[in-house]
Amino acid sequence: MQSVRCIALFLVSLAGCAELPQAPQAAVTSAPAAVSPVPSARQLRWQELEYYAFVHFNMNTFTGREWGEGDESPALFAPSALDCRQWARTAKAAGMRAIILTAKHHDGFCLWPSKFTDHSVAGSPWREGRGDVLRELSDACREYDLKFGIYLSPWDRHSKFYGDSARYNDYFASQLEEVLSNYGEVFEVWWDGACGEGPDGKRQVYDFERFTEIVRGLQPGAVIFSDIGPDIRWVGNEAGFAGETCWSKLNTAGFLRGIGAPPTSSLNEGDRDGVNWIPAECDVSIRPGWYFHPEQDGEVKSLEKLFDIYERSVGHNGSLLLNLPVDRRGLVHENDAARLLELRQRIEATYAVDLARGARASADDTRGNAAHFAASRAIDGDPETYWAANDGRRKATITLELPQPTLVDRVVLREPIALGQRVERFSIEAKHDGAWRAIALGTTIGNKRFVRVERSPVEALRLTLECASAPPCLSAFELALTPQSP
Ligand code: FUL
Repeated sequence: MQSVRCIALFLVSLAGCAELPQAPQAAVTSAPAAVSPVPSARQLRWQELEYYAFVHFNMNTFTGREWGEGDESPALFAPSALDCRQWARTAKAAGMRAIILTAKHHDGFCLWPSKFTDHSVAGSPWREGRGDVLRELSDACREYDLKFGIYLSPWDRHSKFYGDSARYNDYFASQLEEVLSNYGEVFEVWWDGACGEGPDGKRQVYDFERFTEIVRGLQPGAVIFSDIGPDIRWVGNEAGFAGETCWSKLNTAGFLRGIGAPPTSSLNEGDRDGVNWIPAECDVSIRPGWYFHPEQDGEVKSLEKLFDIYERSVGHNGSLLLNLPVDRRGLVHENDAARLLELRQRIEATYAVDLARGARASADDTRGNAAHFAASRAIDGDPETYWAANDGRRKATITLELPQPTLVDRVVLREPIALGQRVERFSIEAKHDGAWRAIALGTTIGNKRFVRVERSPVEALRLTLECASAPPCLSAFELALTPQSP
């Protein structure tokens, strides 16, 4: 099956990619012009995080629900041993770089003592009504050098204003200001798409423009997530993976947040000709539910499943937002914590060492023949440096010759995305016992692309960027090997 697919893709790869007339080459040693759209500074910073935690912990934790009704008594919120430092310690040990917390979910209960409602921790027995989970978690994130993010559900089944659009928008805006003003730096604001009907069948019309301005004013470095951005997009599923083809570009004209979003397949793959830079974030829970349910203690996803998710999110040009359903004690459960460590070990055992280091890299085209754009820049371990082709090129080949035959089963490719995302098709050949054969075909690369190839020893590897929308560039061309299952 794999070989049929390879042949089919190979035929597609033969389809031409029009070269532009060659520009005079020798003189052009300056950086290639960026191709629009390009990421903003905040999007570039976000992209570096790659892997971080979602925490669903709120009223539902104690009622056993996924979506609360909004009429739950604050007295039900009663963690017996809540310890946000344990969450942060666990996330850090897992190799994650941030935590996003459900400050308010659809039932409207607030994990901080909001001035604008009494439906909050202030009415609960926890810490005698003087607790503030946002305070404890933001402090813990600072202590463990993790970024801190906030999920604030627009849909609110408790607020009596919900459905009275102007009044509810005021309420939501006030709460947004509260959570963005009092807890230090926030790296991401997460707006869920779910929009229920308010009382009497009234539908709430959110003022997202106003909400966006509040975020920009109070937390200019924060990225805003919703199904269609503006900064990062939902990947179109809750299974945690981005498409084999995954553009960070998306066309959003004519679409609305939450309702009438583009088809999930577009969110999963992005748009080759998209005019907005809105990369994908892949959210998924480590258990079947987003919230803790004791009966799911034995259903933590397997290491194989999680590693697959990691490779198809981070390695498909997205980020991985892995949810940890904190339990009724207020702790990340032991089963989840143990699995997270296994995952970290697997990721490091595979990707920590670049097996292409020490190889000799050459290219059939190098921008202005300049040393600072040489093929060796793609294997120097520095994502800031890159190999680049000359203006006019749409296709180019880079070859790695290894000092000795090396067993590999993964190829890691990266584009310098500050210049935009350009590669739309590539192929890889491997040399073994002196003979070349095709081992992989692919489409987009973007920030990071993990390519799974047959586990075999290689003497040399040839990557052909078959088609790019502008002179191709590559900041990483690495080789890796997964540890063999016992
Ligand atoms: C969904 C919500 O409705 C779920 O409850 C959960 O929070 C998930 C991450 O987003 O749209």
